[in-house]
Amino acid sequence: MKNIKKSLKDKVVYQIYPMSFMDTTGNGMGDINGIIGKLDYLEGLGVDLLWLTPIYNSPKNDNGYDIADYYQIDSDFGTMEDFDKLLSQAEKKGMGILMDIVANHTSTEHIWFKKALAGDKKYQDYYVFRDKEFVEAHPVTSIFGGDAWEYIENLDLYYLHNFDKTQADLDWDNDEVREETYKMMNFWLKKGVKGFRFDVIDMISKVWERCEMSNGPKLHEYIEEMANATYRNYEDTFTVGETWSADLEHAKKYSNLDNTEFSTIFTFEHTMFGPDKWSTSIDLLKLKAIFEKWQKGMHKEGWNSLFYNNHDLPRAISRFGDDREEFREVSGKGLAILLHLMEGTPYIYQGEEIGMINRPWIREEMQDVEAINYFDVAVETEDEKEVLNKIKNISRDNARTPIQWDDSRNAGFTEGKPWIVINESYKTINVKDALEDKNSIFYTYKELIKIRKKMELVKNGTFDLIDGKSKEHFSYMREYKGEKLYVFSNMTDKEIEISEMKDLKGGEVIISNYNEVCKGGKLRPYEAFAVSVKAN
Ligand code: TEU
Repeated sequence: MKNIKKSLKDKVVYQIYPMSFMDTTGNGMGDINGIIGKLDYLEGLGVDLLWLTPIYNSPKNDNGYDIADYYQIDSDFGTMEDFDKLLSQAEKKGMGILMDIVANHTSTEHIWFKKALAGDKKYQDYYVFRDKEFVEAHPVTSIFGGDAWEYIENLDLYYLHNFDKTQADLDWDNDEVREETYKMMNFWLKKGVKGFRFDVIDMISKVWERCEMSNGPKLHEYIEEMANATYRNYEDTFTVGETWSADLEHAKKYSNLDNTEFSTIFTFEHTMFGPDKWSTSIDLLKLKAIFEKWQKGMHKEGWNSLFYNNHDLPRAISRFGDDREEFREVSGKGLAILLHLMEGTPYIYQGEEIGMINRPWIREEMQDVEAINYFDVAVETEDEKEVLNKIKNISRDNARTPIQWDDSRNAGFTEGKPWIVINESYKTINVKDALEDKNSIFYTYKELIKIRKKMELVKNGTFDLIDGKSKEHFSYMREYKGEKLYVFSNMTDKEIEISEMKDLKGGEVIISNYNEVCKGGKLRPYEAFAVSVKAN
């Protein structure tokens, strides 16, 4: 029996990357007061939950995913008073805050790690310190490149870091580490946060026999324990686990919206198409098959997350659509229609709602530790132009340029010098213009959120691809209590024909990305629309 909390099924999450949201102090970095100042904007869009990527005290070598103190707000973002104000003002507008829990690792600036380095055995056991023999028998490569073991000479030990060397992995097999984590989560729950996004949560249990860094034997046991110790004791919390390695079986265990174990999880199969993350081309047939697999696979048990991009992924239009000026708007709206009418919880990554796009990068402008590491190694053996092209298409910095609020200096983001370049497109792509133009991408998102809230079918319907073999369009049909919803989406820049469209007599077009829906079985470039056919 599917036991889904109804109240969570129509929620839409908006992801805020605070560093790049809105600066009110002139230090070039976004802050909590900047978010407070834009709550009306977010309320206008209609989102329910605001997921903030980490705002805790951090040296920010990985932009906050390297936490030095889980109980403090980083001074670049403001104070705890600012945070409390954000919580209460958001709540007044009917929006909840989700905190990002990074519990697989801490910054090497964390007091625990400093004590460990100073020789304190208790804190060495918080992390994964191992001797030479163990390390030689267990080679691990860091996700950000290079060896994941770092040698500490005066201890004659190595510590594990699956990410940057300033992000030391915690040892979840140590009871005290888990207790500390739950204590910290309860601190934020008591303040009134509505839930959490869990960073790389599938990595908390490792399989040492095979040197696998995720999906270890204790994974689900620890999550159960965590849920019982924390968010299960609160009403209507929303939780999402980031799980790069989850297959359908794991996914069903993780997510049910009934709070066993998470409300939902992030899986990434639809964002990975090549041998490594830097591969660029998208295979539409594969993309459709992946969505079909997850939509069907999670329909009875489980609950999907619906997203194209986040702070680790390139901009949706540039990756899945067409960011050339003549197609950008229609393609952005088309992508939104395609995704938001599926089953699951949709996420809008800041700036997506106005159709922000990627940009070309040069080495001096890059901020992301992953991109920099990659670039420096890749240029040794590959053509620099090729490497820069991959960075333009895939680098995480693409998502991290500030929101373009208007066409004034620095796109209205800061009075100071922005911590990362502003995307040059701000003169034509910005919130001010988007709000003034009733035909903009923003209003398509707003409308889709409204549709989700009022149509039971969107929350509960079955999912079937239409013409799964077509390499030109991505279309599907959903059905609930006899009602049908057809969603058609041309994924090319050409006019195409679709025979299935001819049988939609009596249907009502509920949303479209062209002002007038075309007739006669033809779809214009990137045309997308949805038709509802009521039960007789
Ligand atoms: O991401 C997990 C993660 O594995 C990504 O770093 C991903 O592998 C990478 O972007 C793909 O190349 C989470 C956070 O979302 C990310 O921002 C952090 O850097 C990472 O964890 C470490 O905390």
